[in-house]
Amino acid sequence: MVRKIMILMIALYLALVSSSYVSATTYKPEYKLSLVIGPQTPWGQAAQKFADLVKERSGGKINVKCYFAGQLFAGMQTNEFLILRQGVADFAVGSTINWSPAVKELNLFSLPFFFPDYRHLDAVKTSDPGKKIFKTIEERGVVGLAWGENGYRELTNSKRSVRKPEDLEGLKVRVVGSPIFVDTFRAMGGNPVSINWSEALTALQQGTVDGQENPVASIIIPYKLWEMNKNITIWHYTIDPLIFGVSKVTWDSFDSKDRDLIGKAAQEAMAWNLKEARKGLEGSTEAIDLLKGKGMDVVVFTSKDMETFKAKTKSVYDKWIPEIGADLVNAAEKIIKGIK
Ligand code: X2X
Repeated sequence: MVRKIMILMIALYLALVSSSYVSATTYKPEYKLSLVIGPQTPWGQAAQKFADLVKERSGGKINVKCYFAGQLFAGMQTNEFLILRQGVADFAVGSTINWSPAVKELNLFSLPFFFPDYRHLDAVKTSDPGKKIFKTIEERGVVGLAWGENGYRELTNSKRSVRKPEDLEGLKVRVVGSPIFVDTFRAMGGNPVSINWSEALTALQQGTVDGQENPVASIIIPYKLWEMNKNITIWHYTIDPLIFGVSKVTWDSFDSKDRDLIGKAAQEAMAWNLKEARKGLEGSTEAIDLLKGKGMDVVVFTSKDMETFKAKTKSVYDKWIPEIGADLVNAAEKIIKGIK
């Protein structure tokens, strides 16, 4: 009798162990990855690379599908962080701008004329401020696996060359629906209009707006914006990193081997993305030459031009530093000042 009970208990134990083993390795038929933009961009291609790597390395068990052009949030790009934390999207390669209404700290990257050079951005991302930002998003339900890049945001428009703040007067510029951008353009003397990226191209084509601001290699070239806007100002006024994020709900469903596989694939894909986002721009004039070849009139700011514009944005700093967190801004500023 005792023996029988023992055998029964062992059988029960084995059943429990094997069932928890099964549930730990249960995969969804499809994991959804959210993107604001299309597959023709280095941003979109990097996400597809991630999906391909993960599928191959997991022997087809982890099947990630890229949902381009805001399909998972019906175009409302500032909702992307929310759908990710809820697990509506499992993964996202998201811009800090689009996530910033949900995570105020991310407005750090949108402070006007704050990051003079790529080296400054890289140093901030890889030291304490960058780590603190990943910790903050994790506390809100999204695990950050890697940094990528959209890039320095440059101004294009159909009306005139912009070199002085007066040139912005009356210029209707499409910006993302993140409030700091409206504040910044108003402070500089422009007329900002918040429009989702899904509708921005039509607005530019139909002339309901005169211009927009986006990075050269990641957006302006792949979307051929010279067809709508002949003028470009290379003013480096904000920089827009991407974050490869995974919903915590999804992350916790993977075992440690899969997490390792996913984390490595995300880092590889984002390293590729960052290289592409800077291609022809860092230590090269190739990308700008391409724009000139397409008939664009290119104004490249000197550091003095940047200072003139930055001086106009003091109200943006006064309002947004407390929102972002003075400690975070000061820590980033210290790193920037330490790099000459
Ligand atoms: O909407 C934009 O301008 C874009 C594509 O750059 C972002 O998603 C921030």
